[in-house]
Amino acid sequence: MNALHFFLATARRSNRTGILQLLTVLGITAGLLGCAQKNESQEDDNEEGYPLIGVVQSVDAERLQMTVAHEEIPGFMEPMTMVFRVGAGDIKVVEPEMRIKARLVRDEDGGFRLTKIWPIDDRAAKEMREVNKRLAKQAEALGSGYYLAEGDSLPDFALLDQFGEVVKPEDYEGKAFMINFIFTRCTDAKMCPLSTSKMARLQKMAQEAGLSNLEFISVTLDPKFDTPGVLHSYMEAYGIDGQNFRFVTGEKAAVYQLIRSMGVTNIQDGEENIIHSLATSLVGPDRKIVMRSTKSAWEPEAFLEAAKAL
Ligand SMILES: [Cu+2]
Repeated sequence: MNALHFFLATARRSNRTGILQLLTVLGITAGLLGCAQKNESQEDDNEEGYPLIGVVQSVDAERLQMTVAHEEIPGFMEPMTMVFRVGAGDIKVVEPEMRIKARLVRDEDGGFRLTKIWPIDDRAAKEMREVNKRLAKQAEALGSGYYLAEGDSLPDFALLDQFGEVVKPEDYEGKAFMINFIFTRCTDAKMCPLSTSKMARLQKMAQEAGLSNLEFISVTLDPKFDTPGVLHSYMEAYGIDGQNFRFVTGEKAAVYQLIRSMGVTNIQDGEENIIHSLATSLVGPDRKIVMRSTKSAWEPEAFLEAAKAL
């Protein structure tokens, strides 16, 4: 953990305080943020393999492969139906007739593999865009450098979970939920891995306490890498029951607006790492933030008590 990581992780802000102020204190200039944004717009340029769009014909979960009728891949392949290898997480997300976007890569033995798989559902995408327009407005209204504190209402958002399903706060009507921010490649044991372990522990504790009204959402800080399939694998690696625990990802702009609104900083540090802060919040059935911790050492017990009191 470098100094910045540590500072961001331990910084406590109970009221609406500027993240930008924090960054200025740390000597991080607007130039650095601008640089990160520039990379976002170049999304697919440096990616491995070829872009593929197609429709899943059949799925063989046991052999981790699926048959896809794909469109032309310019300069590489005519439209055709063929079998591709798929990762263990992705195989749980895909289903026959699903339209997908993916990267086609070659394995070392020459086999064809699909990675970075995203479901394409035009109707769902349109709905998500509408909801996320409201998120953009709400994020903008919050003002640059400000974020939501206890007592504030969670913004609207629509993201995709580890099953490829749309998740929106309005689906949680009448329920409370925990929301935090992680990324699957995080190697800092005290940050995301610890956060996820604690969320999992809280999920178990709530179940044991008979608290059926508490749900869980973990938003990725790394939407480019964390596809629904990658998040599915992550969930399984932690032995988490996905029934009331959604790991969500989506369009980068929307994910980033939600991250900023909730007072979390994520700065791309090279290809695979993200320097980030933490925020774990309990949101009540009225969608107001009841309790919020920016510490790595947040206590599941305290959140359980607060959830019970709702
Ligand atoms: Cu992390």
